[in-house]
Amino acid sequence: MRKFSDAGTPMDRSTRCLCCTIIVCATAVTACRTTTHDSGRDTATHKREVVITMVPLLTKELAKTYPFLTSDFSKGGVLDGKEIYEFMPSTITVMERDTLNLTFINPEDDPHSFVLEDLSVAIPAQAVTHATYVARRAGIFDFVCDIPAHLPMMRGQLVVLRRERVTP
Ligand SMILES: [Cu+2]
Repeated sequence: MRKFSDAGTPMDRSTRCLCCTIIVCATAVTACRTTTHDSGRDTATHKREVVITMVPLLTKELAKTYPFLTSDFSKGGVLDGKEIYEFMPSTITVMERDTLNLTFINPEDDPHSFVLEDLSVAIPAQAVTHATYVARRAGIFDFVCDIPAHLPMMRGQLVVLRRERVTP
């Protein structure tokens, strides 16, 4: 009759070692996947939907509501040859390498434009206009409507934040 010790046969010990090895490997693979996923998420680029509306603030049509505008818009007045509009929002904050899907909504009857240093979009009256822009480098970039009657008031800033490098 053969006796078995508590430690079992040599085959039992190797089977136990194999099981331990499999458990250790499985744990390591799970950890690697998590790390890879996390660093992928941190370094990924993003698409951002940005909607900008052209908003009239002090235009000639408003002289009926605000009588002081009649003298402001007259020859020699503080708004002679000008009208004041706003980009809403006028500050856009994104991350470096983001792709911006820009939608411009212009509900009123004057055309506008959206001009960055490397992008120029004509924005017709009473229309919705789309454009795409990649924020290639970090920094603060002015954008304007370059229609002379709307300068220098119709402007804003694109703030591009630096994306920190993730160490694996
Ligand atoms: Cu404009």
